[in-house]
Amino acid sequence: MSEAVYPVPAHIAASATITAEKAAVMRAAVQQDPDAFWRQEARRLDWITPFTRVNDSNFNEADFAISWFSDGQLNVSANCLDRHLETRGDQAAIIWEGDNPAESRVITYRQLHEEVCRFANVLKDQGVRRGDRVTIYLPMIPEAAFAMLACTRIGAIHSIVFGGFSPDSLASRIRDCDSRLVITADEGLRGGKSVPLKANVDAALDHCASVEKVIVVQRTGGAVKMVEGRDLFYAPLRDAASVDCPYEAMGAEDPLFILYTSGSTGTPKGVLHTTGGYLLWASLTHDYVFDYKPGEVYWCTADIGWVTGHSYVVYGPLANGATTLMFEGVPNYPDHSRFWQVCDKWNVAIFYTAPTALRALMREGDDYVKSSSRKSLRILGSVGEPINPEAWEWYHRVVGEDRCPIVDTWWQTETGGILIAPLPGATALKPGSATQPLFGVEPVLVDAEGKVLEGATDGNLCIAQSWPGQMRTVYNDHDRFFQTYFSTYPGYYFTGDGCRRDADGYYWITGRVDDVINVSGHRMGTAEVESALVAHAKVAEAAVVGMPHAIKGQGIYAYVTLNAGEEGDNALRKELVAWVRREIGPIATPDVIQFAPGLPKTRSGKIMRRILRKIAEGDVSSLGDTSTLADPSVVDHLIADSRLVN
Ligand code: 6R9
Repeated sequence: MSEAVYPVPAHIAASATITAEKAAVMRAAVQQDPDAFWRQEARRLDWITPFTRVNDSNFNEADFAISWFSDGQLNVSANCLDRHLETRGDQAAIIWEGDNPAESRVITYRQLHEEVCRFANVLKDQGVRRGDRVTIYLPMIPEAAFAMLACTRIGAIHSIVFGGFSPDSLASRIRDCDSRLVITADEGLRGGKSVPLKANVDAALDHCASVEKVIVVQRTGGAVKMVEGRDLFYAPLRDAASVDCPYEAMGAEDPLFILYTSGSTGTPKGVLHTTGGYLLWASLTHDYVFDYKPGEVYWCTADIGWVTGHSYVVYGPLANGATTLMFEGVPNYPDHSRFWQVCDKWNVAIFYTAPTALRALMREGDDYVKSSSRKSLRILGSVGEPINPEAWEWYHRVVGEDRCPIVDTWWQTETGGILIAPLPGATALKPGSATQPLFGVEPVLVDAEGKVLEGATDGNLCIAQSWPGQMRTVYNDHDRFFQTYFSTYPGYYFTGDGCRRDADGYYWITGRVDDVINVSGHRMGTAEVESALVAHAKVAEAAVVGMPHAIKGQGIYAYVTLNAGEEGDNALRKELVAWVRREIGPIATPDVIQFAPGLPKTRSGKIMRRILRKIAEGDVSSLGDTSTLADPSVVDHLIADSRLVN
């Protein structure tokens, strides 16, 4: 690990919202009287009915509860739109940059308000009511933000499914939350290639009885099949809809959205966030961590299909009256300078992306960066996976020309927003460290037995107290929520991440300690890939582990046992890769498939993944104790064969 320390640059400290002094005062305040602190911070939102209760959360099983501001009422779209109209109605709310560099749109707060009201009226006309679930399967087009905010305006719960997921993955997410309506587009457009979104919806709906209507936004104008009585094009509905739509008064603890994410076991979980605490957290963290200044153009490159797109493309920035840039394309189209071209084109001040993109661009050489000016850049951000110090240094030196602090933000779908990150005007940086917890966040490191570890140490990362942006439940499965996050280390929220704390109290996330792999910053459960593989007629058994990957951070390594009589050859490898892509989506593409006549199992039949991980890493010198295996010779076979596939 790099030991370099980067102090706060004077020019950043001079104008920062949170200076070192202010941060110290705020830390003391939240420690001394947390409820008073949060009561004050919650004033950044407009409340329809002020709350009197603040934090009613408890992580212990006997009186388990997570609840914030529960008797208050507010509306998310009113906070993101209506309240800005007077002061910044004509300011850009969304700058949309198309996949094709010649295409863009600028949408002011007034226009956004109008579009959201129209979309909300369209949803109401189609029978969507408060509390109904709406699945959004859209590309990165402004209508995606319109649709999200329209749901919040009328109290419907959105569930966004990333456009890269397959029809099967989409179908299971629609079924799990019983959506009545799906919003999609004819096709998406990424890197000049089209993505058949509507056709995927058609295939998914063969297996979903709950869906009554499908609204289709025409992005490319490509030909699509429209089912009579079910499918409707958006444009004529929008044109006919009124621009007036009063917002619903929602309880702070009313559901806002569901977002499915992979865990270590079973099918993806419907992470549920509620209205008040989530919006406060998204807004506050966007303001403090990015030190957002009115008028600045802020760009988070995440897709709205992921939590980062929810909190830091849409809700955080819009709640703060910011100008948020929404990018349809990819970093390498038309060429590897696209990110920096876009920064220059729109004078981007704050740029937030993932390490995997940085590593891919770094590999292409500095000229693609240096061909742009980037003089508008002030703050850089990183999210999704640990950033290796080499990529960090490159980001800092080449992209930011040593003048822009990098905020390495650690958080999860479950946390709603950033929990551990530097404050650019207050925190000295260490490359590769997410640095320190935000106000009110109490990280705790525990050993495997749950013993709390003090000082400089390695451990499993838990959080000791609730924070407003915390998820409230797994949709329809509150027991699974408790079991997954609160039963491993009683009294604590367990993140699933390993972490080191250094002598300065800085946190260094070391990666997942469970069976979740992080591929290009996207979470994938090994169990999901395994069940896709065993669904193939020729596969008897599969075990999937993460492996180091230079660009993606982690790749997917699959050990596959075939049914008797089947031949494991390259043709079958290709077939299985295509199969998994079709079952789950391209993000689940296995990087290595190793045919394994046997898997290392204990006598009780448990697969020893520790051994499989080591073999996938190519680190076979330290396999540890293999004596408990039912058949230790399996390991030698696996090692010998791994040399053939790698
Ligand atoms: C926001 C998001 C969460 C998992 C998390 C951790 C990893 C995210 C990180 C990071 C190191 C960072 N992760 N940010 N690891 N440094 N700055 O990515 O949510 O998709 O739910 O993934 O991603 O392992 O547990 P999500």
